Amino acid sequence: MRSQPLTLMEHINACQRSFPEATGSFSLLMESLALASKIISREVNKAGLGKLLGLAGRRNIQGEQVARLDDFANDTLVHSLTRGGTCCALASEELAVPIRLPGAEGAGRYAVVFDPLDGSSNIDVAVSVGTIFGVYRRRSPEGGLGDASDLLQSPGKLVAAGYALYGSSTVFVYSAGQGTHGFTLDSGLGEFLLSHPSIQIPERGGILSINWANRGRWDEKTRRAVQAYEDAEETGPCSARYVGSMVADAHRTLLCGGLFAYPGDTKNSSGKLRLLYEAGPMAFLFEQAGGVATDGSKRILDKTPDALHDRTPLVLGAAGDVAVFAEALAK
Ligand code: P6P
Repeated sequence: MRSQPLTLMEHINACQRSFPEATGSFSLLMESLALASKIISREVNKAGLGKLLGLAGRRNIQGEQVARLDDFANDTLVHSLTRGGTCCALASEELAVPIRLPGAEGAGRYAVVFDPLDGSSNIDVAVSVGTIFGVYRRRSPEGGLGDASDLLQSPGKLVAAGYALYGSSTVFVYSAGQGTHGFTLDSGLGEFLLSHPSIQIPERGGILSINWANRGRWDEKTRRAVQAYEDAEETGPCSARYVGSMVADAHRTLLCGGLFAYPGDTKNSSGKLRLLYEAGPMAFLFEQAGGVATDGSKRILDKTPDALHDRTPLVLGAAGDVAVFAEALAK
């Protein structure tokens, strides 16, 4: 009989067997994240029919209009992670301040940062959106409430990261430091099944993913780097792909190679994307898949946030593609 692909939890439990000290808490945490992703996927895929299209009528701490599905996704993740009992603190793009949870002795070992629904401006036009998460080990003393110290950690301290992409299929990609692996939701089974084991990003892909409409706000170095990439022999002729949902652009880059960039500009000097719950988790995943993630000069995993919602410029992609771009930036 043809063997069925591993489920997400079978894969996680198999990886956890290489950690003799594992208590099962990480597996429980990942189960909470996978459940939340399935619930969000179900609502995203019928958003046009339900009451979840459109705006919630408020702005988040970033000053951005909040979509109803943003709130739904955020509430779903908070509920699932809180009920799982594995977390002491949560930080979300949709929450101005962190949620501190009572980490009973031996429980609440983790702190989770997430963007519950990235790219939500695309929801009403049925373009792919996604959830991004990063997992840290708690740093505050066990037994009490978690605090900001559990969340304000360098992405280099991540113990796991991942995303769910709600697109033509629902894909769950994660890494716990032993490679980056992709799973596709079989909605009939209600299971994420292994579809992209041990993802390795191609050395280069020649696909440029950047919001060209911002070019008037870039500095001269950035304009020169984009031109150098377009002209480069080794990556050219390049093609352009830009969804405007980071998870969709990142997932294509991870599988096909190329370069996704959101540089700083005169409107957002530190770029638009957030270090803690967008760039950091993606950097972890890409490096685990042989890719590269910098802010244009510094490795994302070497940066440390001063505040939960800090932003960073981001250059993310295949080593060969990023090298061409970075070389021109450095001139
Ligand atoms: P722009 C979505 O709002 C987001 O945060 C990312 O998902 C996406 O990569 C970026 O912003 C798109 O920004 O300015 O090109 O619309």
